[in-house]
Amino acid sequence: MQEYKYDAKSVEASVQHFWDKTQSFLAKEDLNKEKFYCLCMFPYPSGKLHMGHVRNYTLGDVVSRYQRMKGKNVMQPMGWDAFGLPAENAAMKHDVPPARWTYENINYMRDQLKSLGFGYDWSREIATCDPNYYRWEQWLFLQMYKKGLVYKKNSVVNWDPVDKTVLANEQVVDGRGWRSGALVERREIPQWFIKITDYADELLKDLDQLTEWPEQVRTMQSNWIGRSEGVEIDFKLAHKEDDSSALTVFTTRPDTLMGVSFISVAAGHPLAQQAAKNNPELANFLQECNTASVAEADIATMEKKGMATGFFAIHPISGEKVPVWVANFVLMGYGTGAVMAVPAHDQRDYEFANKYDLAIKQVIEAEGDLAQAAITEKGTLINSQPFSDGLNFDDSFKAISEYLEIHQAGRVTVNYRLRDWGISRQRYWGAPIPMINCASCGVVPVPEADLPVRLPEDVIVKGDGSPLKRMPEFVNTACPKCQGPAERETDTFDTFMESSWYYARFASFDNAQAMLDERASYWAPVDQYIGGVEHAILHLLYARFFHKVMRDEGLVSSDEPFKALLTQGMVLKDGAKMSKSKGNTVDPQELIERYGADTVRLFTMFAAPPEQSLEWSDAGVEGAYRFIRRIWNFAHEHKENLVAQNQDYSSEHKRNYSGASDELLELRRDAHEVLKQALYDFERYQFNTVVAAGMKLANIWQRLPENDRLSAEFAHELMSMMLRLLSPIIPHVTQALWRELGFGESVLTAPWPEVDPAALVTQSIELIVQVNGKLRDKIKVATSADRAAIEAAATASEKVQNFIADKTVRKVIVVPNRLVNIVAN
Ligand code: ANZ
Ligand code: ZN
Repeated sequence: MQEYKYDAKSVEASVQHFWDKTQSFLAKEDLNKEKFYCLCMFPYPSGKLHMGHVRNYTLGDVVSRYQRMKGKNVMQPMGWDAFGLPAENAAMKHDVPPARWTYENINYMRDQLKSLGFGYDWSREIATCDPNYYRWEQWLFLQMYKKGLVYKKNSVVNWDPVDKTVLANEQVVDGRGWRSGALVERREIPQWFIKITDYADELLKDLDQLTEWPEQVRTMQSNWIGRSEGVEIDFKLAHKEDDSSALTVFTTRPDTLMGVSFISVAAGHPLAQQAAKNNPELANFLQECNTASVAEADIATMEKKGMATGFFAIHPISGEKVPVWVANFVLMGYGTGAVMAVPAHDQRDYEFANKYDLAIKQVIEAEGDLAQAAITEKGTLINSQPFSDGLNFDDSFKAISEYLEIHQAGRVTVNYRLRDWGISRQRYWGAPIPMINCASCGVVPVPEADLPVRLPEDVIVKGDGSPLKRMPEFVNTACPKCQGPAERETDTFDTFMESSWYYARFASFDNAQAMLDERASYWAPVDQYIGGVEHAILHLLYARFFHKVMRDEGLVSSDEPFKALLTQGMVLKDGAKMSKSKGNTVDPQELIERYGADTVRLFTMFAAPPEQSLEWSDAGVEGAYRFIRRIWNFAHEHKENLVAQNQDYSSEHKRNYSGASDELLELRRDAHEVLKQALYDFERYQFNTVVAAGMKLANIWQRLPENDRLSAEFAHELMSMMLRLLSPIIPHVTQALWRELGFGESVLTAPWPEVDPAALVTQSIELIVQVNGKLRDKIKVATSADRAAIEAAATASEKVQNFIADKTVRKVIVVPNRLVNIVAN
């Protein structure tokens, strides 16, 4: 085969120029067409793209181009998650303001994305550090404040006593400040919270709507929200029985109430604090608990420890006195921070009771051996007078909680694991929280007319606290209420705030008067969202929450922001995740320069199905490049044939295969079979097998019979099929060839290929021919052949004649589609 010069660089540059010039990806609202909003999680502008980005964004681009060719009105935007800590770190290292560093990275990475040929509507580009963006976030925060969804409360931070600054979790290394090396302290400071818990029930319930999300992600969300139905039970305190104040516990197992032998409270519980006042030993213990991790995994494995407070509580039913202990595994932030301990049926309480010699009283009969471990399975009630023996879990839950409600000692409640969202960050490079502190009026929100509260950008970051605090021109302001001197909040928003609504702003990107407008209702929800599974919990939960808040503000009309979710697998090299820290990265830029964007795109789509991890292979990249060159060669060879044969393939040309050879018709059938499967795979987003189908089509191409009018006809059909099918994946080379072969101006606007049902019809079938039951030959007959024609063909066979020539044919049996048996003697 002849080699034609394939210069990826110039092909790609000219095709990209064509898309630019014709504004191919400009999205417009059009009520006459079905819309399709495709979005990939936007990148943090860290400096340059990595292979994970390339995979993510190629997937999004393939989906977008596919949906567009299927006739949808597609929007695919791109932007930058531009605030965050790395900019401050880099700024310190290189002595440049974070803003400059960020914008320079954006410029570089934008060029990289363009060189990959992604069909973005760049007119909608958003950088979240742009005041035109974050002003609306500040605005929404003020609306939430007005609605009572925002409050301030003391919360713990990591404090570096040497640098005198708050550290982010990732800046604490082995308990020490990353720069100073000083032992980090826990400090309580006032911070802002958003009441995401007000939406906990809806966030849980609406997971049911998300049928096009991976099951695993929905489960993770559901566990994170962690809804528990239980009972709050009030225990009076023995030392102030007269008093109405009670020690309230939360339990999901009220059926075990009669087995309570002590109460454990968190170190932060007021009762523990009170007891510690004249008990230095206890005070020490509380201090120790305070510095321990509150991560669930750590709590599950750490040694259970506790100390008696000296207080007693009164059992609300038996009236028995039970001791109150402090236990290191009880969390202040969950339920009421106090637990009724039932050692017989809770493993932690069991270990605790054994260690400190507390009573263990069995009240549930179920599988298990109390000598070994707690019996934690639900079972039937025993030893629980006044409640009857034999009640099952549901019935005893009901009987006991009703008894408590009647006696005003408890109530059924729902608890969530989900906490309110602390959004204050003591960092510079983020959106300022639009609040003002006035000595006489207290906290005063910034008036909407004064938005945005701009973040000063020309600063030098030194790492010893936010530079905002040292900028009187930022901090000092007038109180909007009393006009007296006041100070601005210097904390900034958690950067999850920006990524919680960018998808909606892409619809109303240029609105200077409002956060969103009716265009957001046109485009939202995102039809296909694509990104890493590492965002399966927080980002998606916060965005779902914001969407509901925006809906309640009348800004969007749907309940959920992302209709379908695809979480792409990791990119691995030698079995390990490709990452800077492992030093096993492959720079996409080098590959683009060497092979072109189409090769990189083809390899990433071919190497694995989207959800699975992709193992890097240099040979695979080479193979992708060779395949593109093959198509390139075929196409040019074909072009020469067309010219030589003087054939007309204008768009009016009608295909006609009458008189075609069996061989040609069979090839055509194969091609349409392959196409049929490929179209199905495209719809399921199994792009790896679509590429494989492209390769099969190329193999069919190589089996094309000698050049005649009809085989050239089929060659043209096959080429057109191949180019269109592969165009979402390798858009540059297919566009260039589409045009060069005269198929049309732009493959983007070409109709999506369709299977020709006539091509699939089997033209001829093979039949076995037997003589007296013995296989003698195989013959081919037309599918349409009737009995007489089949008999004639069978007896005409030379091999068959050898056996019947000297005999008399008595009978011919025809089993349709299978065999012919000639009985002769
Ligand atoms: C008595 C009991 C008996 C419990 C029993 C369990 C088994 P979920 O499902 O996660 O909501 N609990 C309540 N508040 C707690 C806190 N702040 N820190 C640690 N543990 C706490 O778990 C609810 C159960 O976890 C509650 O039910 C309580 O222990 C404990 F056989 O109460 B249970
Ligand atoms: Zn004031």
